[in-house]
Amino acid sequence: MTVQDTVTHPLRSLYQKSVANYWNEEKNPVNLRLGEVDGIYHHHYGIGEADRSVLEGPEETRQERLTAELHRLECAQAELLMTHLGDITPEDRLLDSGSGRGGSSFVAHSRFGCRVDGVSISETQVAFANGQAEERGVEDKVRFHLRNMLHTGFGSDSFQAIWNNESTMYVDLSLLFPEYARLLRHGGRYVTITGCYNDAYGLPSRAVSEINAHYICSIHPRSRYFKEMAANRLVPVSVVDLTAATIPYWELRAESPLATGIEKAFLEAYKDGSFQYLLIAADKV
Ligand code: SAH
Ligand code: GPP
Ligand code: MG
Repeated sequence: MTVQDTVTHPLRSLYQKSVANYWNEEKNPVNLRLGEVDGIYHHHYGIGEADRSVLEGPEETRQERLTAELHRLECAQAELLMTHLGDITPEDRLLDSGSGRGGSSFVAHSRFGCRVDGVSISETQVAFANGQAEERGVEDKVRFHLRNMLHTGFGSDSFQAIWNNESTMYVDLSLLFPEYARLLRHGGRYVTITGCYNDAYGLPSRAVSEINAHYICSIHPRSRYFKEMAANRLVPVSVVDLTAATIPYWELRAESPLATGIEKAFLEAYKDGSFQYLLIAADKV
């Protein structure tokens, strides 16, 4: 790809190219084995009380039970996000911004029966997610596109709701929220679940910096979300601190053979107060 191509290509910088490359190559068993549980593939973390009894019991089925429990917690996270989208009718259209393998889009379609578009800068993810849509027989309603969330190309006022499930840390929020202010209808809803660093702690801790390096992302401070929303006609309606609710997921994951090595950094960052797992919902006014 030349610099010239970046003008029309969904990847407009070498940084975005490196992120796309990460997701094009990504095949972590912690994501694939969990997805195989019921065919819903998530690239986000879990919330809620963990059933730690899966660590006991017959050895032959232990790994399977542990995997299913981690998947259940990740599904609970997606369900929580959906409950914050407001009243969605089958006639509405939703945008899954940074859609991964499509998990949250399928959860939304099952719940609301409406049209869902997902965008990702990873072509393998887009192809995988469109394959899933066909397998599930919902390809007329759920579609994935190789597009950049900063310049989606979708029409103005075309979405009732937009969400980012763990994908805002790959973009500059001062570029992202103007695009959402354009795409959302008046009174439409924006929801993000994200990890952010805690302004009251200071600047990013070592553990937060490790997480950034691990995923090639740039975790924003909590304050930046509210600043950029306020600047772009997005008025917060709910803010939920999910930090305590996600710790059991990370503790269980740390004990799983599927652990990737980043578990310690998440637990340290959440426990020392430098990092927070947040849901923010806002109305477009
Ligand atoms: N929301 C999904 C996936 C989260 S992983 C889930 O919950 O399962 C982060 C995703 O953000 C990846 O799919 C990655 O391709 C996407 N992404 C990162 N930068 C992007 C950009 N500029 N435009 C569109 N997608 C982007
Ligand atoms: C996706 O999860 C991880 C991210 C989008 C990046 C960082 C998120 C933060 C909240 C900081 P994944 O399911 O692909 O990760 P893993 O392979 O570790 O399960
Ligand atoms: Mg994962």
